[in-house]
Amino acid sequence: MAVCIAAVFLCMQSAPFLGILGAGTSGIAAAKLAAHQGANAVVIDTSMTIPVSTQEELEGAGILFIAGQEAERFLQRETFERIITSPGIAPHAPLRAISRARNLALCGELQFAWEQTNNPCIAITGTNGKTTTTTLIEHLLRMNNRNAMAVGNIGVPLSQAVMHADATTTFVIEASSYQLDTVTTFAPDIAIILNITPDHLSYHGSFANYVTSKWKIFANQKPTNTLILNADDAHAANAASVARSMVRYMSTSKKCDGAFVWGDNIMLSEQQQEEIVMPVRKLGLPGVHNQYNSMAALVAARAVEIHSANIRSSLETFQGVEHRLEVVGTFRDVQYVNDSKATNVNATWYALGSYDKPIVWIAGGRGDNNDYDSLNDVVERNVAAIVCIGEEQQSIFNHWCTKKRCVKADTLLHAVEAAAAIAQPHSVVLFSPACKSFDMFTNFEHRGETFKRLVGHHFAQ
Ligand code: UMA
Repeated sequence: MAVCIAAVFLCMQSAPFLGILGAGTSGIAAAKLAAHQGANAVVIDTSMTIPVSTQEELEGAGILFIAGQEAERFLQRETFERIITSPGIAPHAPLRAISRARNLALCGELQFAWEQTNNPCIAITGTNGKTTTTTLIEHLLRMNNRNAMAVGNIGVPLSQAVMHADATTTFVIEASSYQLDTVTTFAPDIAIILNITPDHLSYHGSFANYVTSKWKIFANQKPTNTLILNADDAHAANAASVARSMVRYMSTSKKCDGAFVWGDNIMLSEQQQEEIVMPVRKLGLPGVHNQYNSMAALVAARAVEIHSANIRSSLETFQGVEHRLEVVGTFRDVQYVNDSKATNVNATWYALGSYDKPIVWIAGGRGDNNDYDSLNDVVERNVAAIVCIGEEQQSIFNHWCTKKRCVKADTLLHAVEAAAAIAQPHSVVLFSPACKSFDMFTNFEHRGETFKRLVGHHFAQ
């Protein structure tokens, strides 16, 4: 069907194509933005199973759609003014390889969308904490009467936001390494690098390539722009040696130009002046990693001249992101926390270090070559008992059963019941799976919703 319509279109159109690779969220949004601006847009996708509704949506917007086996042939054959790629299409994927071999000008959806807007942009990257910090900055700006919209990897492509937002909106962009890999002139007013540890290596090919992609967040910034770096993370902090923008820092271990933890307080240092912003314990979010996220947001907010007294109340009231250390409730003096977004061991490492009370940890799901050794220390220190579920149930059980009380549960319902029976007053039941959700659930959101519902039912009885 797509191919027949393609033939009709091809007869009618002679301008070179603007080719968009990928018919997911970002490809569709980029194509609509391009078509809106009069480009001869075509979306190309190698999948054989794209829903009919996607095809209808694109064709309804006057956008040509080529899918399946014809995709590569089309890209090989036709004339393109430019190619815009979706972030999930890896550099070694056939569509990217053909574009390279044909020497076609290629950029990513983030770059394309950024070219179409003059709105202020704050971009956040890092291996962990991007979503929380993006949401926190959006919250902070809104609490202080600024229009702000969280976009990018968080789920709303910048292309979509550009089409609908007014000129006063600040785009707070969660920028993944995939998105940054394909920018060329992208230069946000404020860029933040929270931390860089190995991740997505099969996509980037090496850790060095991954770091290079992350550093593209500031590569085109001007001296009037701001770059905020984690002073305690060498791969982030080293960016200062090549940045042209104004560099500010956050640290939990030393004084720096920016925000830092000193004693019990979060401090701000600007133009040689230090001020106490707030006690660490008053932050709305728990854990050391959230001190970095909060301080990054603090420095960004100061860069857009929000008064620190107003920033303080925003940092106190922020309740976090759904499914990320989300407090479900406190029942019989036990706090229940949903951290279903922890789909890897690293995310769970942060979660297990976030509480100063004993944890009954519900863990498991589908593994991804999980290396549990990296959790040994934090489990030893903070975990009272482990409830093991999902495909990783036996592995987790075997890993800790000689050191900690471990029980197995066949369903999440049984896991909640077991955890509730084990947990002593003044403790936390933490659902932080360290695994993917696909063995038992549609996605991590479905898993988190289920956990919250089961906890609610258990205590309603
Ligand atoms: N496709 C091909 N050929 C290929 C590979 C893929 O045609 O070789 C097609 C697929 O058939 C599919 C489309 O490309 O139709 C998917 O494109 P995509 O993977 O870029 O997915 P989008 O729906 O556009 O979502 C992307 C981000 N996905 C990825 O980076 C994998 C979303 O981040 C993001 O929210 C969205 O754009 C809006 O900006 C998700 C993600 O997992 C949450 N990100 C990674 C992460 O957080 O770890 C980086």
